[in-house]
Amino acid sequence: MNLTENQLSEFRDNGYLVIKQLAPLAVCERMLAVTQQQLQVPVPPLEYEADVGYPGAPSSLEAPGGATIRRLRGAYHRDAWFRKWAEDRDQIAKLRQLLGEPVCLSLAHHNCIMTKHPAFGTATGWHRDIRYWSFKRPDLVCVWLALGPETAANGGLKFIPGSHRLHVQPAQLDALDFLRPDLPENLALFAQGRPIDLDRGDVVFFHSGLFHAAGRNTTATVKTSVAFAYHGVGNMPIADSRSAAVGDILLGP
Ligand SMILES: O=C(O)CCC(=O)C(=O)O
Repeated sequence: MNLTENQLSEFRDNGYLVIKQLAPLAVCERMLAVTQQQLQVPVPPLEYEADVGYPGAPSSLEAPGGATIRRLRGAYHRDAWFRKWAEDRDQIAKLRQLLGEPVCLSLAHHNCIMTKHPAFGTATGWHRDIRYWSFKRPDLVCVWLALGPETAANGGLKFIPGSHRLHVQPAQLDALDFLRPDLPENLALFAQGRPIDLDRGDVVFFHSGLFHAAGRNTTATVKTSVAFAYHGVGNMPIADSRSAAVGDILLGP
């Protein structure tokens, strides 16, 4: 099913679009089962809470909670269920509409299963994903799939609608390109943040320029999401950058 004109203008205006129940529940259950099994082993490559470097994160692997797994990286190569999801034709057709050109999957960014654990899942400050990336244009789309419920209570995403178009001054950002929480103009932006509640199988498409954040997980259950990032074929990574290092997969159409 193609995106409607209303959905396209919602994405253009807000910088994000939620589609309920886009991924079949059975597929989500398979991905969740693979995730739980790979968390148990655990199967590398992994990112730990000690690696994120955010305020409040454990300072080392040895610190309490430091070895809690934050991301199972390289989702695309972990299991066929993730590859099938990343390449799902219906999803790629929607991305084609959003990006306006044939679609590539970036293997360098996101391409991961995010796990936010009770107690040690660190909150993420307000940022734009483009801070991770070096592309010709700051114009990528993240596809975030909830494998279980996501709410403010378990550290779900919050978005500032329309902020993908916002011009911020360099002084509003800290050294890691997060909006500084000590500036009144940023606090006014934070107040515009909206929690995005998701259920298993819901997907949110969001622009790489959209400011977003997420809290801690105050529940007793791990929150699990799958995130892949896509760009247009005319918007390739800058040569020799980290974005170019791992490669891209042309998905068409
Ligand atoms: O789940 C979170 O804490 C935020 C994830 C996120 O925004 C990111 O990794 O870019």
